[in-house]
Formats: sequence, C-alpha cells, structure tokens
Amino acid sequence: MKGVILAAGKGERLRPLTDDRPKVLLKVANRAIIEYVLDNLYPFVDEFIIVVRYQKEKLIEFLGDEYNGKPITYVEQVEGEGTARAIYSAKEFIEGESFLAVNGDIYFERDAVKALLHAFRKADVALLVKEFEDLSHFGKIEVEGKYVKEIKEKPGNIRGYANLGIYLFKPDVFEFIEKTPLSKRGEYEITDTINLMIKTGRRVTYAVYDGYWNDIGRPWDLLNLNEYILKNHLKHEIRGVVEEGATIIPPVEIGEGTVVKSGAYIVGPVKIGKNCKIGPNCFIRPYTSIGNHCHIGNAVEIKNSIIMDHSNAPHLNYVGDSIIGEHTNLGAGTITANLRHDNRTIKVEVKGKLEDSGRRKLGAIIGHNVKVGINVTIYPGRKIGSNSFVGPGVIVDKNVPSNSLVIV
Ligand code: TTP
Repeated sequence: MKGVILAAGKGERLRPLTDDRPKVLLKVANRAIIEYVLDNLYPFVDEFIIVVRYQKEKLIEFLGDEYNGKPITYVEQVEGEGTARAIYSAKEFIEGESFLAVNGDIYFERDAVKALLHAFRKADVALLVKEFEDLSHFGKIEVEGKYVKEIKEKPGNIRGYANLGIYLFKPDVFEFIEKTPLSKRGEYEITDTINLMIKTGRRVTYAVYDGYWNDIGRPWDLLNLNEYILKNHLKHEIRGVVEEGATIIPPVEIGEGTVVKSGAYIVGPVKIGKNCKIGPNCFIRPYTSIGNHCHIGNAVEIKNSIIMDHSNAPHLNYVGDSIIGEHTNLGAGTITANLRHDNRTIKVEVKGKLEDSGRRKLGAIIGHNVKVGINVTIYPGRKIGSNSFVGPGVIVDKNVPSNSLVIV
C-alpha cells in the first residue's frame, strides 16, 4: 500500500518558525515532525508519496529519496489550495489500489493506522476519529452505527468525534475530488469530498482512536508535543562526555560529541543533540530539547523549551516554555518571561489575530538567525521574527517582525 503524506501547506500560523522552511521540517525532540509520520506509517506502506509545494527543496534535501529503505516519491501539489487538491496530486501514482492519506503535520502512534486498516475492510473510505470535549477547532464526525453520516467543519464548543486527518481511500476518491466545490474559506477540502461521497451512497466508515494525537498548527503545539515525546519515548542514553561534578537525573539523552561540564544539573526528561557545550553550572529542567551544535553556558536555566540546532543561551539566561529557532543567539542576561502576574492564560498573535494558547506558562517564540543583545526582557507569548536583531536592554512587549532591527 502507498502512503500519501500532505506536506504542501504554508504553515502560516507557525510564523516565524516557518519563514524559511515547511512546517513538517520543524524539529520536536530533535526530529522533524515528518520523521514521526514516516516512522508510524512505515510498517503499513511500501512506498511514500509526499505532496510538496511551499519550500519543497528543503524537504527533498532533508529526506532524500528513501526512508529506511522504502522509496519516497515527491509530487508537487496541483493548482489550488486545500487538502483535496493535495491528495489529487498523487493520482498518477496510485494505480488502482487503496491508499493511506495523512496530513504531514500531525503526530499519532502506530495503533492509529492499525485501527484504521481494520475498519476499512467493508467500506469505500475509512477515517480516524477521536473523542474531544471541545470541537471548536475540528471537523465533527456525525456517525450512525458503523458509518459516517456527515462531517461538519468547526461545529463550536461541543463534545464529539473529531476528524484526525488520517484516511484510507480507494482510487474512486479522485472522481469525487474533481467534483468538490471551493469551501467558504477558499480551499478544496477533503472533508467536503467525503461528504459528497456519502451523499452518493459510498460507505464511509471510521475507527475510534484513543491514543495521543496532536495537530501542529500553532507554536505552542510544538511545546505540547515535545513534552509528550520526551515523557513517553525518551531513552536514557549518554553518548557524549559528562565531566565529574555534573549531575544527570534520568532519562536524559545526550548525543555524540556533546560535553556536559562540571556543575551542570540536568533533570530529565531532557534530550540534547550532538556536539553541544553544556555548562559549566547550568540548570536544565524537564521537557527540554536542545538540538545539535548548541551552547548552554554558565548560570543559564532552561525548562520546557525547544532550542533548535546551532543556537546558544551562553550566559545568565532564563528560557522557560519557549521555542528558539536555528542559529539564534541570546545575549548575556536575556530573560524570557513565561507567566502573567494575573495568572491568566497567555494569548499569542497568530496570523494577525490574538489566540488563547490555553497555557498559563508560555515564554518566547523566536525565529531563525536572530541576534538578541544583552539584558533583553521578552514578555510571555511574544514572537521575534527570523533574521532580526534586538539590541541591548530592549523590552520586547510587542511582536518583532522578521528582518527587523530593534534598539532602545
Ligand atoms: P493546514 O494546517 O490546514 O494548513 P497549513 O499547513 O498551510 O498551515 P497554516 O494554516 O498555518 O498556513 O493543513 C493541513 C495539512 O494539509 C498539512 O499537513 C498541510 C497539508 N496541506 C497541503 O498539503 N496542501 C494545502 O493546500 C493545504 C491547505 C494543506
């Protein structure tokens, strides 16, 4: 069976982290999001077809033409926006068989696919659902017995089954995609295609999944996923050098070439990549992922954060519940605030609108190639765009756009 992975989206809600790369290449627990998708589809497919468009060269260069021996074919998304157009792009490679189609920006465990394959046996389409208390951000799956009656987009704050973005189709889906109209939000949506199939008598079944699932749409989804992966899938493994006088409380993974200097105090789950310099005298707290070639120096405290490759928090920094992109440097004394004094949940501007992250603790979201000067204070939930320079002593109480220079 072929596995079609949709990875052509622009990932606009994840700006500035997606300024220069597709969303699926963002690393969580030091692996690109799409690597988890490939791993969890792996036992069920013999070939991957990845639908690409935005920043496609970066994805192709990163993954190459196979994944652990199984071939990857890239196909550019045909004209038009939306998941239906993305799936249609794979038409010429399907050749009469049933196939899996999966959003490339979701995290799920292998059991999800097993359940779906089981459900598919007596149907034309199968989709995976999960029960949620609040369906405001999801498509609601209305069911009757074993079959789906309708998919309703964003039905509001009600309980029910959500569509998880993992589907099994037969090739007849392409005929229905051709007839799918543009949705209100200006996209061709695969959920509209499925509704059309139901109306013309196709049997659409579903499987209920109760494992972990995360749809990476907004920056804090990355932190939630990071925490889940470190809590549930991290193995204690030290491949680097730990100096005498450093304390490591498992589980902590430390990559080759990394040196942890005396006085460092690391409380797992923490994952540290290759060729990093950690310490002396730093405090790394649970649910922190530090990429390759990073420097975490003296008197630095980090918790619940993602630090991507080649980035540094070298002297006297506090980084809490934050995301720091690649090749970014924090000046001495730079501090991220991650809690409001009125204890309210932190709101973040996403595509021009303020959204509630639902988190009481959320720090900074900093893009790639950013230089932050000394003694900079960053308010909770603020973004600093890629390729920006924030001068010494600045108080970042508003978002900083990409390619900016901010000085006091
Ligand atoms: P979305 O998360 O809805 O869209 P996006 O990735 O462009 O992100 P944003 O809304 O922040 O700009 O996409 C769901 C999945 O479908 C995701 O895996 C990307 C994929 N997709 C495509 O492949 N092509 C498309 O035209 C669209 C809209 C999405």
